[in-house]
Amino acid sequence: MSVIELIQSDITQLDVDVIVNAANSTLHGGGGVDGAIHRAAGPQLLAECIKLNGCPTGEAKITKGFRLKARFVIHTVGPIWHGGNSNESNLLESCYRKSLSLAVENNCFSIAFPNISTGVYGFPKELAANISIREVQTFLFTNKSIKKVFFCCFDSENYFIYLRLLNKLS
Ligand code: AR6
Repeated sequence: MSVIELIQSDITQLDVDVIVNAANSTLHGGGGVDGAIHRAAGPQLLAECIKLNGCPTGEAKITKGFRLKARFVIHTVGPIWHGGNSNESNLLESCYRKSLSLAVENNCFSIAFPNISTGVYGFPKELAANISIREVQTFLFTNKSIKKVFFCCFDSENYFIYLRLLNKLS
């Protein structure tokens, strides 16, 4: 059974230990996947997020999942795409590494990621997908406690990008 799995779904519906939110640095909610997660988790999520005092780009913070099936939400702040010369790739890599580390610290065995930064923040989808796959694989190579990582794509374009990239590896 493969540890990495690709799925086309609304991430808020997944029955995993933790889902990752592509948040902004205020952690006060927003549009895209952030809005969907806050709507599905309910108002207690915002109340807990407000207490976290924001989150810098490339970092991650954890909250409970409230009404979600997921026990936790990891809120990470991806970089805004400025053309590729503003440390965007390193910051995006950091989002995956920090999220996975937080998941392990909180005894999570299954985790689902959206394609962070590729919506409102404009990061090229294929480049972002490549980075996410590479970072997850590198992490899993040395850390065996995570049993399942889902790349959760909402739209078909992202789904087929991941499908092609993951098929190349197998
Ligand atoms: N499930 C899974 N993936 C989703 C869902 C969903 N329900 N909804 C959207 N996506 P975005 P960003 C995908 O814009 O680019 C927010 O306002 C979407 O197709 O949500 O990191 C925050 O508050 C795309 O592939 O996040 C920030 O201000 C991916 O999620 C800003 O947007 C990320 O798109 C963050 O921008």
